[in-house]
Order: sequence, then structure tokens, then C-alpha cells
Amino acid sequence: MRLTRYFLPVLKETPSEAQIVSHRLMLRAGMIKQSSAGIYSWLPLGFKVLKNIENIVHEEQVRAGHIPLLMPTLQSADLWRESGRYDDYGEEMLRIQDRHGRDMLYGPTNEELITDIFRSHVSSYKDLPLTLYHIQWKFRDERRPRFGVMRGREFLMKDGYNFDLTKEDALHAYNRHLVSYLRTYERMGLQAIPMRADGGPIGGDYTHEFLVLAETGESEVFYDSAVTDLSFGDRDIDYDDVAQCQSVLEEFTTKYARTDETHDEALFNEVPEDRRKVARGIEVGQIFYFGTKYSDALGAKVQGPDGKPTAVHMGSHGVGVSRLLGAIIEASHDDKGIIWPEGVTPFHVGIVNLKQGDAEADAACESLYGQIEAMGLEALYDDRNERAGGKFATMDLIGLPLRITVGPRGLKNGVVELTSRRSGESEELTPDAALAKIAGIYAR
Ligand code: 5CA
Repeated sequence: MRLTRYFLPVLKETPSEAQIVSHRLMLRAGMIKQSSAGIYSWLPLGFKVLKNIENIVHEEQVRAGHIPLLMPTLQSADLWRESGRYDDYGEEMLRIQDRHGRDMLYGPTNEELITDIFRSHVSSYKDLPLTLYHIQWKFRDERRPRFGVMRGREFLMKDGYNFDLTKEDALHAYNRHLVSYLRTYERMGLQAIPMRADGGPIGGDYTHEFLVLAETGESEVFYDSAVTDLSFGDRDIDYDDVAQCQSVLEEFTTKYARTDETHDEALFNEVPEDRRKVARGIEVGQIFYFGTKYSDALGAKVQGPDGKPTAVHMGSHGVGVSRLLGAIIEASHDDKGIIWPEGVTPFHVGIVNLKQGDAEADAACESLYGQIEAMGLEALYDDRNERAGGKFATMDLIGLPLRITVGPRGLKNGVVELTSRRSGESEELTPDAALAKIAGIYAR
């Protein structure tokens, strides 16, 4: 993409309404624009990152054997009356009437709708296990929408629902989700720690939240610092292997890590004192096992192996897709701007032409641009007629992991400069060597 043809409405001033760094940087980098409290338009750069995050979530769900579908945002109130949650959900639910006076709502979550799909189409235990998920906009009329996309009213969530014949099978589905989430977050360059949590309005007491440690996080968390040494890495996982998934769950959840809702001071005090940490975290996902709560309420039964109708065991599993942008930026930025992890970056490389209009510099940039695209990577070429300082500031703000700087002086010596956004280190390389290095970095 050539910057002169892109739409990147970067702000010079720091927006005063933004209280935390991710919100400030998303506004300054022209990624989002608020349309009303807690509701945002996703401008091209923000939309690109949102899509990258969504893709990683999809890929890891499919890898775990889960099946994508798409349910609507608007739901009929009838189903929620059946489950008893229409009144329980309170003021967070946006209630609407259609022209016929029928009660509708903008879905804050989808347990009822998915259970209705299930009960309409699945009648035998032979169709189990089954996990369906979608990535769809939700609406929660939060009392205090704030921190940009972090606590929005309209936000994008991946929500998945498992249907199993027995509690054991449903707990395997729970473990499978935990494992796949560890992989998902690591691919985004994040460490998200599973912590024992509370079921809230979704229900169930078997639940973990995934937290990214950050001073600006809304949750207070208590943990054994040894959990931060754990990493999932590049393990080969067989998601059908019950023992393997269980052992990953044990590895990642045995050490003390809880949110304030379930914090137990006595247990915490058993952790060696120098490892006891109290901090703040951003909740980027939550998994639940809630047994037959919704299948009982909505009559979702299958014929069991003994021929008798049996209520299915369920769980639901959410990832805060739009919130993740904020969480990644909170975890990865400096005073100049965002530093995107390679896995989610909107463009792989930025090209800065130090002397636009100089025939040699222009030609070198065009050639690099074409070759990067030919490698299957995306470059953002700053081809504006601006001074170098302004171009560097924009690149630093939008946080592309790599920058190639091209100028007449370097070209005389046959070199361009390749700079890492994270380390700030630059090296002079021939254009070919720079391309080879970029290819190597993204092949990892
Ligand atoms: N049905 C279950 C799981 S599918 C559910 O709704 N879980 S949840 O309430 O925990 O939400 C899932 C994730 O959505 C949260 O972990 C959080 O990352 C994200 N989320 C929740 N509320 C908001 C909000 N107001 N703004 C942005 N993200 C949110």
C-alpha cells in the first residue's frame, strides 16, 4: 500500500478523552473513531489488525476441531424468557421492539440461540461431541464504557459452545479450549495467564479467565510469579488426546493464579513470599463449564446410548477479539507509539523514502515494494513528499515491526537501512540482503 493512496488519519495532538495508552495510541494512529460512547468505527488500519486477530482465532479454533457458523446480532426475547435470563440480565441488555411490538434484543452472548439451534437439529448422542463457535458483534450496555475498545458497548467476541454427553466429555472440551487459547494468545505475542474466576451471569463455577498483566487492567489479580515462566511454545497437540489436554491444563493452572472474585488469602499465603504477586490484568478471554444449566432450561436433550433422553453437558468459551487490540498495545508500546508483534501487524514492513522525487531513491523504493509484495508480505510505502522526521514519527507511531529506509546517500554505497521497531537497532544492508532478512523474520 502506498501511503498517498491509503486512508491513515493520524492525529498530531494527544486526544484528551483517552485515559490509557492503548486508547490514546489507537486514536492517534487513526485506527478507530468513536461514533458514540463505547461504539467505534474501525478505520482501515484498525480494521486490518482486527481482521488479523480474528484470523488467528479462527485458525486455532478450527485446529482444535471446532466448527464455525454465524448467528445474528439481534435475537428474539422469547428464548431468553425460556432460559429465565431475560429479566436476570438487567440493564446491560439492549432491548428493542420491532414494528410488530415484538421484544427483541441485541445479543450480549449466545447461549440461548445456540442451544435452540442444537435442540432443533441434534437428537442423538451419536452426533456428539460437538463444538460450534462464531465471531460476532455483541452489545452490552456497560455502565461505564471506557478505555476505548477495552470496555466497549459494541464489541467483537468469539464465542464457542460445546455439547457433550457426559460431564467428563464436557471437561475435555473445556481443557481443549484452554489449550487452544494458550496457543491463540501466544501467536499474538501475548502472555495470557489462565486464572480461576467467577461465573457471573453466564453461570457455572468451573471457569477460568485469561489475563494479560498490565497496570491499566481492570481486574485485580493474585498469582505465583512462577506462572509467568510458563510458555506454550511450539508444542504439537493432539486435541483428541484427553490425557494430553488434561496435562497442559494442570501445568498451567496448578500454581496459584486467581482474580479478586475467587482470591483465597490462606491459599495464597502458601506461595513462597517472594513469588506472591498482586497486580492488575486485562481479561482477554473466559471459559466456562456450566453442566446442564441451559440444556435443562431449553430442553436440549439427546437420545443416550441407553435410549433414554439425556440433557447435554455444555460450556461456553469467549475471546474478546476487539479488546485484544487494546491489550496487545498495552503490552507492547513505547513512548513513540505502538510496537506490533509480527503475528498481528497490519503491514509487515514500512518503507521510508528519504527523498521523494529523487529518481534513484524512488526507483529503489518501488523495486523493494514490488519484491516485498511478491514475497507474499505487505509493505506500507511512505511515498509522501514530507521530511524524514515526520515519516519516521508516523512509522514509529503505527508500529510496524520493520522499517526500510532508502536515501540517495545510502544508495551511492549500494545500501539501505533496515530497522527493528522493537530494539531500535538499524543495519545497513544491500536491498537484496534486507529482503532476505525480512523473509527470514516472517518465515519463523
Ligand atoms: N458466553 C460467554 C463465553 S462465550 C461470555 O460471554 N463470556 S464473557 O462475558 O466472559 O465475555 C468473553 C470475553 O469478551 C471477555 O473475556 C472479554 O475479553 C470480552 N468482553 C466482555 N465484555 C466486553 C466489553 N464490554 N468490551 C470489550 N470486550 C469485552
